[in-house]
Amino acid sequence: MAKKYYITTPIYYPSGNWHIGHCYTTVICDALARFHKMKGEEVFFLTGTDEHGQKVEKEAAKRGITPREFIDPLVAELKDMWRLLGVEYDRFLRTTDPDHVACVQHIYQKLYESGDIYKAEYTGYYCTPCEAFWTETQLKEGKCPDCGREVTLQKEESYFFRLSKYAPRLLRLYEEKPDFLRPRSRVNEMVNNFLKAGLADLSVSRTTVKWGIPLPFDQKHTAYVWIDALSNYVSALGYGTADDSLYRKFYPADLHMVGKEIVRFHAIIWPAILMALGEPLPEHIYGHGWLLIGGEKLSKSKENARPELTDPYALVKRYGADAVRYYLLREIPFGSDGEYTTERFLLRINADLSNDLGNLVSRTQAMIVQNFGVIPPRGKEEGPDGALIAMCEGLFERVDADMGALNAPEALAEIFAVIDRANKYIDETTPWLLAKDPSQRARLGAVLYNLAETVRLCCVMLRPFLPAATEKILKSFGCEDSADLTFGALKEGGPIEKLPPVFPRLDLKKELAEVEKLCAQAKAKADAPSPAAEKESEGPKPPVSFEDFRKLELKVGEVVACEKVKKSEKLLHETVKLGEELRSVVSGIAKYYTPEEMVGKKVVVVTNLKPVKLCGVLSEGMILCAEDGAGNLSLVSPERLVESGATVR
Ligand code: ME8
Repeated sequence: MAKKYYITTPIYYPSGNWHIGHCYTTVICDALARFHKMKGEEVFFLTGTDEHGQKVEKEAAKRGITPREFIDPLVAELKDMWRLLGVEYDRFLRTTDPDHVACVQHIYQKLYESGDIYKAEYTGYYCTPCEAFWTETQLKEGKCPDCGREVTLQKEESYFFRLSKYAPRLLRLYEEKPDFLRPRSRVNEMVNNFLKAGLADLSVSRTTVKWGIPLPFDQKHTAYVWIDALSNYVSALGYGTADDSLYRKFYPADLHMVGKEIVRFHAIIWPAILMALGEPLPEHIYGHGWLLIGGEKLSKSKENARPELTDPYALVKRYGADAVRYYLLREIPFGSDGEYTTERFLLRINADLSNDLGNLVSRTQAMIVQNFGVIPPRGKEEGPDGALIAMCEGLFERVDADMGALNAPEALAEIFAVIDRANKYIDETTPWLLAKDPSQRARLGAVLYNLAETVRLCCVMLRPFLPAATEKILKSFGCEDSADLTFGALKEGGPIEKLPPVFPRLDLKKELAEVEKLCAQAKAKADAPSPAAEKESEGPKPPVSFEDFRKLELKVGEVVACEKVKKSEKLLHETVKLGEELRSVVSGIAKYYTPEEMVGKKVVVVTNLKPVKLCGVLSEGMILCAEDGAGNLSLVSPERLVESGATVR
């Protein structure tokens, strides 16, 4: 039977504000999964979303929608991001999926029956506005760490998991299998900071959180979000259900890849749960480092996320998925943190993809097309051929060893060392001079064959990392299906085509300016006031100067087309005519006007707001409405007939 490989990413909070750091874990896992598939292994690659809990419940409530209405578009956005980045997972699990819910209930029931879950009282500091319990150490100066308000000491009935019972077994695990968790520094942290200090039993249910999985033996309680989320690693394969064939085939996982801040959950709590269930532990857990900005973790909840620089959609759109993948896989030393800068990102594209790989491909193709029209015969080996061929022949073993050590940057460095060698080989063999001498035709053919074969081999090896570019390049050498790793497998006489540059060279200065501008959309989206903030800003506002008022550009527009925004109950998408210009505008008025009613209406539009995307649709302005005390909206229109495009002042 073919070897199998089961790899997982953590499951993501559907928070929206995705930044390039979020793509890190999943792009690495995708490259690993593709690499193992390339080796002929049967791979199961799992990712998904972690959808329950108080945060989601509160965010949805703030917007006056259900948690499901809040989450669904965000999940669709995340899936879209993986599609754009070429992430090929085998299952995208949502913790709201019915099979996952059933599995979590099965796990709780089993642990309850075995006595590993018991009922007790949870004592904590309760923050009423946040509906959250905190421990004494979590408080900030005795107040709620989230909102800074007063807390009261309260007691809540809760079920507990006997985590303390498993501390000795966990300590033994780290003694006997130190590579269970990598890198090594994380083991020291787990053992010294947590296990040796002793483990307290863990509160694993809540009565205050409604948006969660009800416990099968006590419906008043919902499952603690972390136990719910961690269970995805087995629920995705059908654990505890009538059809657990995938579980039996792929479990235990070869690798759980997670960010370092969530190692404790994966390396202590999850193994203890598995021990209690009598199930095997994953082979390895890897706690990778972070992408930093200004030395701090790039984070969705912090200012430093700088959406104008780190929005993965904008970067993929401008530079292609492979450039983003390459940066993530090559630039950050694996296991450590790495500083993200747009300059480093652009330099990587230029230096490695555009110069080294791009030049090798275009010079090789140009010379073959010009001199032979097809792949030339291999000919005799002479001069520097041996050194180049030897490097190509050992390449797979070197890359395999690096990927075995989960070291994608080193694997890529190996491949690019061969590309570099091939570029030097061109300088050494001077094919442009050979082309001028008819007596050197056979030698010219041999040199160009060696180059084409090096490109083919490198691209086969690069497939897991740069799937889109390598497909194009391999196709242009007539070998898109090629997987042969022996030097010389390229067919003489085969077709060849000259491609336009796969990674066009970038003008750094221009690009830096462009990235800022392009990603402004993302920034505008992040800056757009939430409905809650809008509510908070109700009431009398401080006076503004006439100068400030004049910064707004208001015009009369005519709605010439209108439709509902898919995936939203609130939004309409209008095409608004402003004089000669047509604009795409999204408005939250679907409850008050039908698309048919909107067409033909004269409206007042704020035309110089920064564009934003709402539910994936571009909005380049805002239609003004009046709101009554009950929140009903009515369009603001000019009282007499006015041409569209007229200024409002
Ligand atoms: O942690 N650099 O979800 P999440 C590198 N739902 N990786 C980063 C990063 C950065 N700047 N920022 C985030 C969760 N990540 C839980 C997991 S699993 C049972 C439950 C990584 O959306 C982060 O380390 O906050 C984590 O691996 C992933 O993005 C999802 O983070």
